[in-house]
Amino acid sequence: MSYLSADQRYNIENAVYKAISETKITDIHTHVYDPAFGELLLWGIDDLLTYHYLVSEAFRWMDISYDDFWGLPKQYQADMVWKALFIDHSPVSESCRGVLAVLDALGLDVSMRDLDSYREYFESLQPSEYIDKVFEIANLDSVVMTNDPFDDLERPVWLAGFERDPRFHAALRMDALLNSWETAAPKLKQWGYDVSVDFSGETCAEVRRFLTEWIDRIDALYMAVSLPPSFAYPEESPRGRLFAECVLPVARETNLALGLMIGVKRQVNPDLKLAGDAFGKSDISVIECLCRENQDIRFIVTMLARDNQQELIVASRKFRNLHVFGCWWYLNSPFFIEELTRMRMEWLGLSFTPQHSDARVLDQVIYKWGHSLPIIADVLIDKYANLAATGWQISEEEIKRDITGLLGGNFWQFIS
Ligand code: FIX
Ligand code: ZN
Repeated sequence: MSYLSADQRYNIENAVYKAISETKITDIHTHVYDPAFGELLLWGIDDLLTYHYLVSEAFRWMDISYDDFWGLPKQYQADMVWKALFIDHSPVSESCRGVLAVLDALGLDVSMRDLDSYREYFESLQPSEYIDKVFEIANLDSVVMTNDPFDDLERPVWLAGFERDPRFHAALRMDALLNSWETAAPKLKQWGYDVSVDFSGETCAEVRRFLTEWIDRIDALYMAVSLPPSFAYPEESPRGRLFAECVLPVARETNLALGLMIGVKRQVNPDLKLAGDAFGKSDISVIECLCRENQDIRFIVTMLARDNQQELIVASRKFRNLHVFGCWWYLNSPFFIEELTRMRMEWLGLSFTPQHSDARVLDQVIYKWGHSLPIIADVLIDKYANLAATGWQISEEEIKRDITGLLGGNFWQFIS
């Protein structure tokens, strides 16, 4: 074991940064939409400022009732958030920094603090040219959407059909079906599926038909659901039944991976709407049981509690049908990205997907990736430097191969 010379480290740094800048990313979980979805695709300064991460931060300073705030037009809400978080206080949080990073990357002068001029810039753009620009800046190859057939705005677009933009892949999201069966069942019935809330008759077969039809319709890359910390498997509940008798069999039949996002406590403060969700620690033995009993099904899993991360890594070491991904939501800040990426690399090598953006507003992919990539690069540089110190030699091609895997390749390989 010897120490690396400054030159050796410098060469590794150069190779890693070069490979990262040349590698196109697959963003495996987002909430952005194919442009054919029109208004559902959020972009621009007012959507950036009214992102739910910022809204909950702004409410800590704003002297306005929740109802009054939600009653305002989006631009006024954005004005209030801007004043509370950027003018009256310095915008040091990760989400505030993100807005400035986006404006800066677009060539706007953040030192002016001129919201109106930022608005004018976005007003001059067409969505299609802007998508190209954002993908270019963020170095994205493609994104995976979150597609919920129970969403009243989204559903008709799929039913009407449209020409797909190949950069926007679909993922079939099942939250409404699994987590709100009482309201989902009557809707399924209305749509022609012979289901009953009490699971009598052909209910499970019909839910399987529903899932299979939507997988085909949207050409889903995977099925997905977000789950509370209390999620259990097996589970004596409508969700448990749907999971065991519908979702798992469909995953098996279609050979589609199942995305599980575990640990969200929805609507801890409903007045905050989308910003009102929190998190809790989940039981890792649920994942262990799922993976053990369903070794022919692939699970892509992210967990929201920091306290679950080490055990999730260990579970992934035990089950090759478990692929860990992303630094989800409250873990998507530099401190946690670094911690999680280091832990994962030290125990899983390169067999995971370190990040997804979870962008709700298209522009956010710029900062979410812009903030993550240097951290992923630095962790890799440390690891390659450790190897080099043993005398192991690594080529630029091997570095490129590893980074291609981390930024999407491993995901594609896992689900294929
Ligand atoms: O469930 C999810 O996919 C979450 O990512 C979202 O519901 C959440 O609101 C979010 O935007 C997190 O980043
Ligand atoms: Zn999400």
